Amino acid sequence: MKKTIGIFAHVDAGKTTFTEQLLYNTGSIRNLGRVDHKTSSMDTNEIEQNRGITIFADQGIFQYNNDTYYIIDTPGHMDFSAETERSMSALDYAILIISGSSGVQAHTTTLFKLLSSYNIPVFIFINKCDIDSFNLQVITDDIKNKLTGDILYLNSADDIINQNIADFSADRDEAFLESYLQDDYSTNDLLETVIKIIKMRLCFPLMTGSALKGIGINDFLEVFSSLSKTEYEEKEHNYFVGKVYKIRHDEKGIRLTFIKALSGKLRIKDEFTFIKGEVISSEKVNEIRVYNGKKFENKNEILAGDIFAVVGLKSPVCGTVIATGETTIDEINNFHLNAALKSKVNILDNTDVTILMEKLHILESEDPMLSVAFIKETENILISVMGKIQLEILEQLIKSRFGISVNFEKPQVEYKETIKSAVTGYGHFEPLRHYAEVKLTLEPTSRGSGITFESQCHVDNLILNYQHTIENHVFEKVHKGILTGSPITDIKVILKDGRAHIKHTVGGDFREATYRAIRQGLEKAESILLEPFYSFEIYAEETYMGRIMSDIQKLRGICEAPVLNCGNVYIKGRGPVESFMDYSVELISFTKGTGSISLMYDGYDVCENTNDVILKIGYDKERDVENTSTSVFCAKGTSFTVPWYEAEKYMHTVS
Ligand SMILES: Nc1nc2c(ncn2[C@@H]2O[C@H](COP(=O)(O)OP(=O)(O)OP(=O)(O)O)[C@@H](O)[C@H]2O)c(=O)[nH]1
Ligand SMILES: [Mg+2]
Repeated sequence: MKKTIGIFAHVDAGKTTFTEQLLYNTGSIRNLGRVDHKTSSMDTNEIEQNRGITIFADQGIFQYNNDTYYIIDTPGHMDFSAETERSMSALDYAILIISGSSGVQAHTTTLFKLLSSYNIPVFIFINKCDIDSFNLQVITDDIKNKLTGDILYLNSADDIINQNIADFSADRDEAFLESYLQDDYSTNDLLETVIKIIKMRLCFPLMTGSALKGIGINDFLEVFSSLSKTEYEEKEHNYFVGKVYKIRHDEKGIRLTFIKALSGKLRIKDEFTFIKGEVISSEKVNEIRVYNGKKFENKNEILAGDIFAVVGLKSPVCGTVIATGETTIDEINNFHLNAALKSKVNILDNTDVTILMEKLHILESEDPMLSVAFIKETENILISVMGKIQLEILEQLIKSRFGISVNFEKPQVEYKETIKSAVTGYGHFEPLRHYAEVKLTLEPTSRGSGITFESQCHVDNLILNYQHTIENHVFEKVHKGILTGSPITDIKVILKDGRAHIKHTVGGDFREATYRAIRQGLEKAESILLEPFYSFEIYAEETYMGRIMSDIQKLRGICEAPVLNCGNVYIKGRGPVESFMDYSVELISFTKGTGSISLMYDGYDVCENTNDVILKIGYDKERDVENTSTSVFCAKGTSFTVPWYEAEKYMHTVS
């Protein structure tokens, strides 16, 4: 059997140490390395070793009870959580580590929610049980309150089959309940039921130990081995389907495409297809590598359930589904986590901008969240990031990988815009021998839903082909709002009507008409400025409570009633990224290192400082000629422009 497992936790809970133990105990590595000695087999990058944190999701491989395990050690720091999320699409199971010293933190909750959205079954390991203050009851209560009540505590590997577990399973599986009530089930029935309810995420096995001291690791492994199951063997004879979950470049700059094989077999020289944009592309496999830490082994073929890298592919990106069969599925992931900050890149040596852009695009292929952009008007290079630590790491990475010195300006939050209520927008584009008209409705949708599209246009008015063209134009670029020129979001674009001309409509006319229709709609709408928010959890000594509460108010945050416990205070709340991004430094400083805050990106919401931000950004919609709301008409062989507020009088689709 082949099983891919990912290790997740908030920063410093012991993921890399735990992974090292699994690799060592199963004989995959000969020496037990340590994060603190820079010798662990997962944190192999120099920057990771110097900082003592994991930045890249690396993978290892080990054998246990005749099964092959692929293990992915992920970063726990919030700034690198996009990397953590990307690895989730390769997984069969997750192991969530909870530190016995700090319990369930805000980031642990986020990870647990993310795992649930990917429908990944989870085993929980409470680590650092060797510390004096460890209290199992406190930590399990914390898990029950913040993550799930469905935990199944297992003391050791001998503890898998007992009365409690039968009770627990009967509560969650109807078929088993019947045989349980009649006391007519075998040990195997119970085992299969537990495996099933774990897979269905109705049961979360929980064990304890210490990764550093090697306590509880073997028991955990034995339990995990008995209670997890995959069915890849049955799928080996189907055609090959795989999913790209990671892109890297080796020391020579050659692109490595990491793929999880979901079914079938892939051999060297095989050709596979995938959907890119609207076309089906194909590429050929020239070299296959199976990685274990930094080392790799070349393979001639791989089977369902394997995770591997193909060397030198050009196009597939994270989320692409590739297949050797006839049908391919277009499954570019919409990742849940988002970068809330943007920063300007300054070149400190004499590197040419185009060279730097080329290198930044390499980093962007590995981390699409960076969204590297060159702004023509200001000649600025902007990148999106999740936090300041990520910027520090990027600076070092750009130096060590490409030899280019850069620094980053203080990150700014990325604002967005939406509308208050539905409006209809019209766009007409008819210079001489051109023709296109678009009528659409813009409807506000729930926060975080982004831009969506629907056509309600009758095919008698506009053929389907043109309707698809309009849909593509809606999604092909980021449309700017009119308050600050920030991207618009949470809007459903409904195509209501459109007109083409049998002779004069040429490629690009519907692009112009669509852009102008969106913009005309925005002019008519009441726009709302949105800003990104963090949810936060603060832990500090009780004496600092007053100061912290007043800070939260000053920073435009809100919070629940503080919880006091043994001289400490715990405060949970939410506030704008803009004002909270520097607060951790301040908190650590005035609490003399005893206080801590964990911040988690928590979506966009209405910006209370709208007027200040509009003034600060100073966007002039009239001068933004590339995003105009004006329509172009033609009369008696001459074309003329009509401003948005008069356009409807001229439109052909106005009923
Ligand atoms: N006392 C104790 N310390 C531990 C244990 N496991 C790990 N540590 C220590 O905790 C620190 C963090 O360990 P890592 O394994 O790097 O933690 P991580 O979760 O991989 O951290 P990131 O990858 O940066 O999120 C190191 O100093 C470890 O030596 C444990 O069981 N007990
Ligand atoms: Mg680590």
